[in-house]
Amino acid sequence: KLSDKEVSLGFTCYKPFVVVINDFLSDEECQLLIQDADSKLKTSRVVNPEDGSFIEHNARTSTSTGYQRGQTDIIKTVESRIAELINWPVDHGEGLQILRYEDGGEYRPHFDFFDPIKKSSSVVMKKGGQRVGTFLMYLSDVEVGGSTCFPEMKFEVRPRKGAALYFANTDLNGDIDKLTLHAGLPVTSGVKYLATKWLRELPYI
Ligand code: PD2
Ligand code: ZN
Repeated sequence: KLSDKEVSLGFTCYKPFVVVINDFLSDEECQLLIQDADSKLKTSRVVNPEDGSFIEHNARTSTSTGYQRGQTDIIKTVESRIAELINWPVDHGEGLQILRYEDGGEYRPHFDFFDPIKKSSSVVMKKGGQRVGTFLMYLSDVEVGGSTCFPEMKFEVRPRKGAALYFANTDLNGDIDKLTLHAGLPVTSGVKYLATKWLRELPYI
């Protein structure tokens, strides 16, 4: 029971650490986030492994928009709820991203951590260090497809409006964990809205 909402924990795995949280957001909160994002959505980009710049790529076919931390009241509420649940300071979080997938839109298998051996990593890790955790919030139910899938662990999470999925990208020693490979499967019918919050090892300021 969090200070402003009662949530319930679903599926949990310890190595790597993955947990599904039911009823993390109310229907109304999902609606508010979608409403604000809808007019701002643009084609999503990924980090260019060559130089750390952001580029469009067919591995990530969605539209998305990013926010500053604390940009709106609803975002403040969501950010403090995440911080309370996983016991990680608000200032260690990147700004919230909202994504919309439809018509086969997907996010192909990838890691959320920055691979220390890649050139681009030192650029993006200057601020905030490693992306130690990923907190995903499903803002809509999806008719067909759109699950978040972990191919190495052979399980997937079906999007359910208001549910959240948290996983640690590094293990207890702080080393990157390649079992966290994950994908957003193609949305074959309906629309998937997702809010993503990446959590850093250090303050992200
Ligand atoms: O949309 C998803 O399910 C998804 C899958 C994998 C989102 C992300 N990664 C991400 O935002 O990092
Ligand atoms: Zn991801």
